[in-house]
Amino acid sequence: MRSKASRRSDVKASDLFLRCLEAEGVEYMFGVPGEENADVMISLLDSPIRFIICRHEQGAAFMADLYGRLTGKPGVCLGTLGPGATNLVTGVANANMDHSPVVTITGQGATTRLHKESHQAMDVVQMFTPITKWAASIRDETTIPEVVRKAFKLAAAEKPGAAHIELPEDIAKAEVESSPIVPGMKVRRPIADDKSIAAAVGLIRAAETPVVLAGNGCVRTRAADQLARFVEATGIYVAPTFMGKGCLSDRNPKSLFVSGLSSRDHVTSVFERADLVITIGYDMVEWHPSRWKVGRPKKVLHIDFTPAEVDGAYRPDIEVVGDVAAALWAVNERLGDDRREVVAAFAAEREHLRREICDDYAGDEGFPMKPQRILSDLRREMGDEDILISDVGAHKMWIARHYPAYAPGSCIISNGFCSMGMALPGAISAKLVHPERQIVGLCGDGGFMMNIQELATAVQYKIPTTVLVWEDGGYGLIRWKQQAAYGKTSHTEFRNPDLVELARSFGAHATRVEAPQNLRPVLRAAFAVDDRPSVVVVPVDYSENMKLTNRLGELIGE
Ligand SMILES: Cc1ncc(C[n+]2csc(CCOP(=O)(O)OP(=O)(O)O)c2C)c(N)n1
Ligand SMILES: [Mg+2]
Repeated sequence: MRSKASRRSDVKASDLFLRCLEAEGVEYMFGVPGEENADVMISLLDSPIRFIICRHEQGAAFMADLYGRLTGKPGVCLGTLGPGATNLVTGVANANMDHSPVVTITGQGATTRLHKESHQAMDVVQMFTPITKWAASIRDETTIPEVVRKAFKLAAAEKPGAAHIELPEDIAKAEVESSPIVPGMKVRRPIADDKSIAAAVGLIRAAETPVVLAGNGCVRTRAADQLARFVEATGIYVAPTFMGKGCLSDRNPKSLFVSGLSSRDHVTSVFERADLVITIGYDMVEWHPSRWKVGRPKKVLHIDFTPAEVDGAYRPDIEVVGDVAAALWAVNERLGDDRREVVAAFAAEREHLRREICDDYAGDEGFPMKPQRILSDLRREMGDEDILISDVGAHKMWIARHYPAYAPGSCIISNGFCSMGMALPGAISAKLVHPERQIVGLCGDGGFMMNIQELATAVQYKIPTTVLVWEDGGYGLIRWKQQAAYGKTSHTEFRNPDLVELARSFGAHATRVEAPQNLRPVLRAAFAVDDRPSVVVVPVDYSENMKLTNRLGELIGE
C-alpha cells in the first residue's frame, strides 16, 4: 500500500507516458486518435510534442518510418486499438524490414475485459510480434518508464527496426508515482576484433578483381566517409544496392551506380568477373546472393553489424562483425602505406551505365515522357542534398538505375518490405525533418491513390512538399513482369480520376506536364510553392520497360 503522502505527488499515467516520450526527444507523433487512447490525446495538450493528425494510420506509420530513416531517431506513430492497430500494420512492417527505427503506440480496452469477447478488442501485441523487434502491453502503470525506454532503445539499436507499445485505457487513467528514465550516454556500438580485421585485409590483398556490394547499413550509419577513403586507397569499385544508393557519390569514378535489378545488367558482368565480393552493411532481403554469386568462383567478405544470415548461397569466408564505419576505418589503417591499386577492371561497365544514365536520354523529345528523360530532368532540378523518396513500382526500378545519388540519404527506396504507398506520406515527414531541402515523393498512379488522403494532412499543416506522379493507367511493374515472364498481361490496367483536379480539390497546387520541355519549369514552380503541397502529374511511356529488358538481354545475355 502506498502512503497518502506519496499519493499526493502521483501523476496520471498518460501524463507520465508523455514525459517519457519527451525524455526520448520525441518531436512529432503521427497518428489517428481513438476512444481508447483518449487519455494520451488529452495529455498531449500539455506536451511540447507536436501531434500530426493523419487521415489513415498507414500514412502515419510511413511518416514515422521516413522520420526514423532520416534522423536515426525513432519516428513515432499512434493508433487506437483493433482497426487503428490493423491499419498501422503495413507501415510498421515496412519500417521494420527496411531497418528504420519506429515506435508505434496503440490504445487498448481496459485490462478487465481483455480475457473475453469485447468491443474492438483483439490481441494487438501478438499481431505486431512478427513485424517488430519487440512488442509489449503495459499492464502496470509503474512500468511505463521501463517499457518506453526499452522500446526506444531497441528500435534505434543496430539493426534498427520497429517496436510496439500498447497502453490499455484503464492503465492510462491510473495515478502513478514515477519519473521517466532519461536515456544515458549514447551506447557505443561494439567494434570488430583485430583478428577478423587482419584476416579481412589478407583477403583484400590477395584478390585480383574485388568489388564492394554496399547495402542499407552503409547509408544508415554514415559509414560513407570511411567507404570513400577505402575506395580512394584501394581503387575497388562499389556497387550499391537500391538502399545503399548515395553511400558513395555516383560522381566518384569507382561507383557502379546500382546493383540489384532482377534482370541482368552491366553490373552483373562485374559480379561475374569478381573473385572477391566485399559485402558491407548488406541485407540479403534486397538482392539474394544467388543473383550475384555467378561466374568466376569467388570469396565473400562480410562486414556488418551482425553475423551473416545463414543461407546456402551465402557462405562468407570471413565475417567482420561490429560497427561498419569502425571496421572500414580499421581496414583502412591496416592497409596503411602498403596499399594496392586494383586494376580499373570495371571501368567499361561504369562508362556504359554513366552514358545511359547521364547522356543518352537527356534531350529525348518523346511524349508521354520516357522514364529516363523524366529522371534526367528531375536530377538537374535537385541539389545534392535534396531528397527523392521512391514508391514501389516500375518507377522504382528506373529510379534505382537512372537517378544518380550524390549523398547518403538523398535517394530513399524501400527495398526490404517494398510496400506501395510510402512516397506521399514519406515526403510529408521528410519535409518536416528537412524544411530547407527540396523533397520529392515519386510514385506511380497506383501508389499515389493508396495514400492520397494524406494530401489533406500536408494541406492542413501547410507542408510544401512535392509529389511527382507517373501516370500510366496501371500497375506498371506487374504488367512489366507479366510481359517478361508470360508474354501477356492480366488485370493490370485501371482508370484514373483526373489526378490534377483531385489534388486541387484537396487544396494542393497541382499541374499536369503536357510536353517534355515543360517538366523542368513545372518542377521549379512546384518547388517555389511554400505554403502547401504540390502535385506534378507526368504521363510516362512504359513501352520503355520491355525495351530495357530486351536491350539488356541482347547486350549481356539473359
Ligand atoms: C501494398 C502493396 N500492394 C501490392 C504490391 C505489389 N505491387 C508491386 S509494384 C505494383 C504496381 C505499382 O503500380 P503503380 O503504383 O502505378 O506504379 P508503376 O508500376 O505503374 O510505376 C504492385 C501492385 C506492393 N508491392 N505493395
Ligand atoms: Mg502505374
